[in-house]
Amino acid sequence: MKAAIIMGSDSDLPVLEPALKTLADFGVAVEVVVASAHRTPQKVHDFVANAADRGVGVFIAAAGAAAHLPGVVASFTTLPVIGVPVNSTPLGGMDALLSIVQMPAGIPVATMAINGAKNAALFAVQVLATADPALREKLAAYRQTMAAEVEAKAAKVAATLGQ
Ligand code: RP5
Repeated sequence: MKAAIIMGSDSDLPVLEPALKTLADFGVAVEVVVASAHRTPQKVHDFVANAADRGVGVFIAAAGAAAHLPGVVASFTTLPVIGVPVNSTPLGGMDALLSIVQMPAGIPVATMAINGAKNAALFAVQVLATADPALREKLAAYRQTMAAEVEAKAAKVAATLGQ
């Protein structure tokens, strides 16, 4: 299964680069589209409505400002939707965060941190991994590498402090 990333504007792309890189690192295929809940609502519908038939298993939806996109995407599909609030206004992303996280009961969006694209990708991998043992193994290896990196940093700090 593949992932789909939908962003409200091309101006969101730099924030989403870590998600693209992370999905590539895990070998997860991804569809990427720019479509706005406000400016191109029909395009959002058409991209999302038959995504499952194209092999999409999870969505990452990113938007800034009055960020309705993730909720609108979620309204058109029963696939899981991961929301990424983008910092693109003078409110620093708090507007998008609250817009995305405060979904009314019935249509959930798994909301990440402001600009939290990397965790969005990892969460998407975890969703796909529920039905993909090879992906589960890659996640386990990723965690081991991360732990080893922390231990290396701990050893460096200890050495610096003469401990
Ligand atoms: C949102 O408005 C987009 O997701 C973007 O974060 C923000 C600004 O969009 P542009 O004016 O840069 O197109 O819909």
